[in-house]
Amino acid sequence: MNARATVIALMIATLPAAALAQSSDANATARIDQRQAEQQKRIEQGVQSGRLTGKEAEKLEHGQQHVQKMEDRAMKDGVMTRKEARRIEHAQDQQSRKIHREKHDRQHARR
Ligand SMILES: [Ca+2]
Repeated sequence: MNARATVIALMIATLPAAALAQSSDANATARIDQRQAEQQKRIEQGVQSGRLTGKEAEKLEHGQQHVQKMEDRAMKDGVMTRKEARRIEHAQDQQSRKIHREKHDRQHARR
């Protein structure tokens, strides 16, 4: 193979990888998983402190599962795109607000 053919072959070989790097978010799953764990902990703390009623905790658990399902679905093809990550993290933002709201409303568990 002459030098020019080698360069062309290299360009073709690296093209898909470059395209993938643009659209995929390699750190997204770790970031999302980390946040899931933190939000889970916040719910558990809410139950322990009595700030969350059983019903509130149950509702928030559903929210956690919803986010988890979104992540599982996004990873079905093995790639988390930036777009998929954005959607999931938006859902996590909403979930975070819900956890805060439920922990600071008037409903507390009876102790
Ligand atoms: Ca995907």
